[in-house]
Amino acid sequence: MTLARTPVVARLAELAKLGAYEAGIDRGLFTAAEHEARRTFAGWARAAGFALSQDRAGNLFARREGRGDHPPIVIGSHLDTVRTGGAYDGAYGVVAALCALEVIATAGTVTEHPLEAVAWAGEEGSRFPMGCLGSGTYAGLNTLAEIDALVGDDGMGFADARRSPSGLLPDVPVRDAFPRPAACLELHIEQGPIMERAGARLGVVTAIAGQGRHEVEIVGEPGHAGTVPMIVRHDAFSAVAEIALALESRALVLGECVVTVGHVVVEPNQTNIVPGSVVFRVDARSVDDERVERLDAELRDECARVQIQRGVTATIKPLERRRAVPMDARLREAVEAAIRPLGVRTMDVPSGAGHDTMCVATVAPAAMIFVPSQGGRSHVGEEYTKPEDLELGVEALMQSIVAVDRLLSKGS
Ligand code: HGY
Ligand code: MN
Ligand code: MN
Repeated sequence: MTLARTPVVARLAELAKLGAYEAGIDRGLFTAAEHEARRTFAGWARAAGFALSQDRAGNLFARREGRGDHPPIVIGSHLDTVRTGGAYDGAYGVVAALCALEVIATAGTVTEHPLEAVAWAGEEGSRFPMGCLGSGTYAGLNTLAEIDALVGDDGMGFADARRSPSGLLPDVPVRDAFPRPAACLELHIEQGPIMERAGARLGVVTAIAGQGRHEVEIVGEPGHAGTVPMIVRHDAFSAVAEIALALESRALVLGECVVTVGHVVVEPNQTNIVPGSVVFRVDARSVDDERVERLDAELRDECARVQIQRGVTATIKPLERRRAVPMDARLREAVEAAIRPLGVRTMDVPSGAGHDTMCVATVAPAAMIFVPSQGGRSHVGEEYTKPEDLELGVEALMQSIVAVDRLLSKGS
């Protein structure tokens, strides 16, 4: 089957310049770089003749009308990145959605359902302390008032950020009400090693892992690094180290789960001062929610233990809890049938990474498609997926959109 030629690779290269620096790409929600990325997407969508709109959370929609009066099939991902992001995590799914709609339009195919290519806002939570901020608001999992109350790591509130010059796009109509979508599709890089090891070029996602995220403050006693005897210390960082290692051992014993302490702020953070306090964040995940609960319980137990044994105080603040989300069985079947004629090795694959689809799936049937990540690496500047895999993914997405539209039209 010859793949439709699309500008997916060139467009990703263009977006990759926005927020680029020596460690990768840093494109937090409502920063100048991320604003420019949404503006660029809007320019491509306008040139393709799609109708643009946005909501107050920053989600951006490029719509192509369908034949019937139905809710849309939404197809998208995110343009924001982690602080050391790569060129493909999120951006690929946004650009591919637009390219897929352009291929469908160029072929003169009129789907029954309207199609909306979407840039979901703030999926990474790298500026504001909430992941899937835009898709979660769209799905009604959090309110605009709740996200407006968020304060970014740079001290600016979300409400101010979205009204700032790098906030919402000034020339795109704002929509406040949305019908529940008919279905949700997302194309994404795998961000792990499974597909590459199996030699698979396309992955049909089975489920998206659940996540439990907490912020913990440990308060001990600062002191002179040279004079305070070890046995009388209340070293806040040593307490954190014990907790982190206990969580790691627990995850290894439990299996089929992961836990990460990736954010640690030590105070006063000076070589010759015993750490007085530490704020750290825990990210626990599994496709089995029971395992996430077990890791959350381990965190609570370890905090209780260090309080007694180390004479520190531990305060745990839940940040977010997203339950594991199985993909819709009928949509998965439609996607599998749609990509089979492409004649490449495909496989079922779980997603350890979180995605906007885990939120939108709470209001519509959802499916995800993966393409391989070289070396399984992501959330690093070296993130890479081969151009031929990027192009194959767009074809798979386009075929899946048409197949899902046909499936859902049978029911209407
Ligand atoms: O953390 C995640 O899994 C996603 O990249 N936000
Ligand atoms: Mn990511
Ligand atoms: Mn992502």
